[in-house]
Amino acid sequence: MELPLFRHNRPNRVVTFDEYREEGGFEALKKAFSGMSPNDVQQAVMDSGLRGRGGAGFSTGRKWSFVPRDLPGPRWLICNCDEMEPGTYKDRVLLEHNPYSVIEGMTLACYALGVRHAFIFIRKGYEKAAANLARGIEEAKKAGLLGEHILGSEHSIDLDLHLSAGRYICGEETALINALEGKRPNPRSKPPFPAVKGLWQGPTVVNNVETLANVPAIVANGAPWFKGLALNPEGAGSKLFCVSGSVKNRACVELPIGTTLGDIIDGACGGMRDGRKFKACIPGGASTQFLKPEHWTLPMDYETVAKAGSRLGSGGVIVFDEGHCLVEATLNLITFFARESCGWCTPCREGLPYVKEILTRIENGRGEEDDITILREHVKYLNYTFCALAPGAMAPLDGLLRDFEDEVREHITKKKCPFKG
Ligand code: L3W
Repeated sequence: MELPLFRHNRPNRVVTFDEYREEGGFEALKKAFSGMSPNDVQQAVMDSGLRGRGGAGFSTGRKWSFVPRDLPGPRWLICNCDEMEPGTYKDRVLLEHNPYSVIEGMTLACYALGVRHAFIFIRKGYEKAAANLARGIEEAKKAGLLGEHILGSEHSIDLDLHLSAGRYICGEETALINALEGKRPNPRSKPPFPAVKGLWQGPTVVNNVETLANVPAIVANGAPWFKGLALNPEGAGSKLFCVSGSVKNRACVELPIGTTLGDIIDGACGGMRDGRKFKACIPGGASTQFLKPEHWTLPMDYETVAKAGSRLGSGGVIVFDEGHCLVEATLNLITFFARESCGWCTPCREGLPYVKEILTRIENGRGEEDDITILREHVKYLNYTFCALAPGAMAPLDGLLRDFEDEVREHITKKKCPFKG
């Protein structure tokens, strides 16, 4: 079956507005505006089983259903394109090839939610994607598919592009909302969830780029079609997997949910690089635990990966071979998270640099047996923070201590990194 997200892609350029329309683009919008109520659109998304593709995997239909419809004042939709999770580059690839599915998906989401004005929050460095979106918004407006009185109806919807100054924490939905309001991007406490109290205190849905890009195909083809795309009954739809590390072809590929880890690496990515042996991978962006060789045949869907002790997350798969030191790899990730902490919560602000210091010591052969216990305590206590940054940072460390404790200990007993000569 044809998968929805990369369907319109051209090999080396962005699809044009005309090409997108010739291939059925904006037909979902026409279908919704001519015969579906906002509630019908929301119900289709709910029934489809679509889950948030940014990392948390929360049901999109449920999130939409939390928005109170009876309050006075505006409601908001924000497309989160602050993609900065290490190993994750799917939203950039998506938008560099096709901005229209996201624009159409956002318009449908606005229609379903009763939103007049939506924002796309896009990270610094994504200039090409931003240019595609800016052009696409103008083209859609000119064609009467966006802006005032869409398709001659009573509905008017505007999309605004907001270029972020570029910090990882801005991808956390409540920090993003503060940033959009022009405030320092510290996360807010939840509840209240943004769906109830978000941008300028109004009900606000924050959805990832890939999530919204799925909406036109769901509306056009129906929820059962979307569910049927997955290879196993637990899943629904396709997923963008962006693979990096020790594979032959590092690529962003669209595959049915439920594709096995082995099929992603051996199939879409041409296998391991230089005949190396698979040692481990981080399956869902840097904030997830390691998967190991025993997980080679694991179907990549939210439930199954969670049962295996990790998360599907954003679908950013970082592959390690037997020559890689996972202490060094974890240190690399922790260094990123320590730098990107907003500094608001003490455990995150103080804990992450301390974890970095300990891992540096171990990697450089100056670790002590007690360090393993101290690291374990941090995995536990860094969960008590305002937002998901520190708990996310602890996920690969948790995986390291759970699955590769011997490797950590070898650094300590040999007083050097066993992977360095
Ligand atoms: C209303 C309720 N809304 C939950 C909403 C909530 C949010 C969504 C998921 O972190 C994860 C994190 C990273 N009433 C609700 C409700 N919601 N209960 O559902 O919420 P939550 O808290 O589970 O997650 P989150 O705070 O959105 C996101 C992980 O993703 N991650 C991060 C990737 C980051 C990028 C990037 O580049 N910026 O990709 C990867 O795995 O660790 O766990 O909308 O409001 N009762």
